[in-house]
Amino acid sequence: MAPPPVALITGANGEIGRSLLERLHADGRYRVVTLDLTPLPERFRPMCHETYAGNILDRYLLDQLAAHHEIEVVFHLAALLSTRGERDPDLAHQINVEGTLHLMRMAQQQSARLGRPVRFILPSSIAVYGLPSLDEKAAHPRVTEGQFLEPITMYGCNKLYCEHLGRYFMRHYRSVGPVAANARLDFRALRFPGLISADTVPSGGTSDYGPEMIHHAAQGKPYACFVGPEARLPFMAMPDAVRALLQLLDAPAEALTLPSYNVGAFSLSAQEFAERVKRAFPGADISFAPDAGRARIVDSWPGDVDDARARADWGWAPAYGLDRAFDEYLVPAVRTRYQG
Ligand code: AKB
Repeated sequence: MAPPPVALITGANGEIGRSLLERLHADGRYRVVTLDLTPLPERFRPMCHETYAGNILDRYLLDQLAAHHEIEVVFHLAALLSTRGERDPDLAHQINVEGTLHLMRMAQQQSARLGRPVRFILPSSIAVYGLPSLDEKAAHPRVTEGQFLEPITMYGCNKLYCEHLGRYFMRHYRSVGPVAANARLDFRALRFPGLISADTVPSGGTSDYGPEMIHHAAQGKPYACFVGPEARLPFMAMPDAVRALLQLLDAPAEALTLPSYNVGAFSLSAQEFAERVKRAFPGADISFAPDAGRARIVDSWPGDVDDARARADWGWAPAYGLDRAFDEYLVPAVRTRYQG
């Protein structure tokens, strides 16, 4: 029997990466090769066919990876998130855009070599949107994929451009001559809301106040939220995020009508988030100390997304709505994590 195909995960050591790795390992459908700047912790290594510690900007390393493995699927998760990106926009551009370009080129060459399209999955973000004012945000509670594409962060600009880059490689890339359809990248992206994992605390993002609030409360630590109580964002529980990635991966190409899809789950204000957390952890000490820069970014992102296209084209539906996300996933899992 032929061994399972190879899937490459970049940024495997991050929040989404670790959850995706566990799920792919449980499914056994792929031999997983990982790439991350930092070595994967010991407990994740047996889940991998091979692990590489290195920089996405290292073209020699990417060539080596392609030479050693017949990669059929790429989950490109490596990125510098929005808050971190504003602190070092040049670095964000290098990692988020140049790194993605290198990887797309590698995957494109791999498609040509294998004679079948490599599926390239990019998690994009609500950061691609830039609502000009809170009035507009209130007037457009659920944005569609084509609205307000004027991001105010380097990370948002990078993600939006990389969506275009993927579309370019999939539909228009010519190299030195025509490229056969079976030798093109099969690019697919989804725009994630703020993600919340019970296992990890994110770093460098601007939606991080949600997960930070619940992880602090579970540890009995006070938390000063860096946006005001009225700030509203869409969020999603990590198991749904992983399911969305795999569902999009498996969708038949003919069913897809967009290169990049909104996926939603639930929306709530920072105040509502705090109330949910306090309901589970009554002693939680949560205050609000807005940071003007980060609050402005959150204000520019939509309060929720319209994900009708993902629902119609590839059957997206979140398994974790607001109640289930907190009551059946986040609260029990976070409690177990910190309280043993
Ligand atoms: C961030 O806050 O930068 C990310 C995102 C919404 O893409 N979590």
